[in-house]
Amino acid sequence: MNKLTLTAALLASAAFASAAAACETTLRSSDTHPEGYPTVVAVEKMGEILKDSTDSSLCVEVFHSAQLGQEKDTIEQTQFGVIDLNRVSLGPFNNIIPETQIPSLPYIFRSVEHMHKVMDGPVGQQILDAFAAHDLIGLAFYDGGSRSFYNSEKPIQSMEDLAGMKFRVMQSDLFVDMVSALGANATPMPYGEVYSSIQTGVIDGAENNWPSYESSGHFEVAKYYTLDQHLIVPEVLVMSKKTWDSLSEDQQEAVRAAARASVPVMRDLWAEREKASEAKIVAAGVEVITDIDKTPFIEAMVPVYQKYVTTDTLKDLVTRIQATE
Ligand code: GTR
Repeated sequence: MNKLTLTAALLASAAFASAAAACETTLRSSDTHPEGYPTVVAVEKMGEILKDSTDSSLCVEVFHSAQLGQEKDTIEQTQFGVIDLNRVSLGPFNNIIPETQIPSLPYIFRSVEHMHKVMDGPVGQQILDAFAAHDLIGLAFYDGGSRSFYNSEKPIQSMEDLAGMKFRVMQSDLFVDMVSALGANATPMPYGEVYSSIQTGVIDGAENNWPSYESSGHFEVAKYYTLDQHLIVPEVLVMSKKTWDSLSEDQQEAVRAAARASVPVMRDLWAEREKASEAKIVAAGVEVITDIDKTPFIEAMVPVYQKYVTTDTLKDLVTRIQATE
């Protein structure tokens, strides 16, 4: 082989290699969290699995750190097909998809293990299926730990301490009523506005899990964290129905399988990150209040359940969750 044909052969094989690596279709995925956060890494992993299983016909690019917008807006864009995939908490779906309110009810799950058991089973499937009527395809549930209140003012130990304080909640009427039932005031606002709102005193605090409290930096401005664990809200990965309908059946099955395969990856990452975030927050001098009687908090939720668990479908979901061992 002379030098010229050798170069041509090398060029051809390089072109072949890059053609094999290139993707026919790259799906745009949104996440409010920063690079390296468990949900972001899990969707990246899902993309790798999908690329392999579809011979590079489908890939995923994750736009982290709310590059595509705050959650409520990105949900609308996903319904319109502007965004293909979206990893969001169930909270911002509450006002549009009634079934998502059920795993978002305060104290509905006894533990994270209970939540896994329920969401991995037929109740979880029924909730994923409910997305289809809203131009979305529910693919998989991820973990969001348990959420507790943090604030900039004082250590909170009881409902009496919460009285009259102002907390940010996700944009969900259910969470507004949850906070009111505890005797405090709720301000629904996008996640990205919480830090400055605490800093400027527009709100006294917010509520979230260890990793979000840490990665958002909220612990720097709200130094009291009360582990009342009022919510164990799962997170969800959804696809735009428009995008879904543009895929072949094989591709759709590959998307479902890749999403399912990313769940155990996510759970491992989550468990690690929870510990790391807790350690960082404690080291920063945050006062963590663990000595609280949750009973009055749980009892205060009775009217919230009465207001939101209204139809037979929703009542049946609650009964099945409560009956899950
Ligand atoms: C986080 C969750 C986000 C977002 C955020 C919030 O725990 O992972 O999807 O919902 O809470 O409070 O807005």
